Amino acid sequence: MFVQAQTPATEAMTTKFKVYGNCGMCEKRIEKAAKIDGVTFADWDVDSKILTVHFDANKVKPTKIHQAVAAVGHDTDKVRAEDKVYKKLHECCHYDRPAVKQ
Ligand SMILES: [Cu+2]
Repeated sequence: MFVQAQTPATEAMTTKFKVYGNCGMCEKRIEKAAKIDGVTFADWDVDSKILTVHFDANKVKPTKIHQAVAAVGHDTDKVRAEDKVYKKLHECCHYDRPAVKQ
């Protein structure tokens, strides 16, 4: 039996979430990291710390975007960056980290 889901080729979605960071360097790093396969647009606002992402829901899940951003050292409201990656960030990028949820 051959079953194929009838999904459209692309499903454009937008998500916004908080990403911790400080400066213009963080902005470049965060936006670059967020642009994984399936992401068409990423913009981080240095004042509000909100990352806006346009993505194709058929190619990528929001969790993946959180993970990609955390992988370069920036905590998101869902995924925490590894301490060793955070420590390697430039001095001016050492943002105040959110408290660890136990
Ligand atoms: Cu920075």
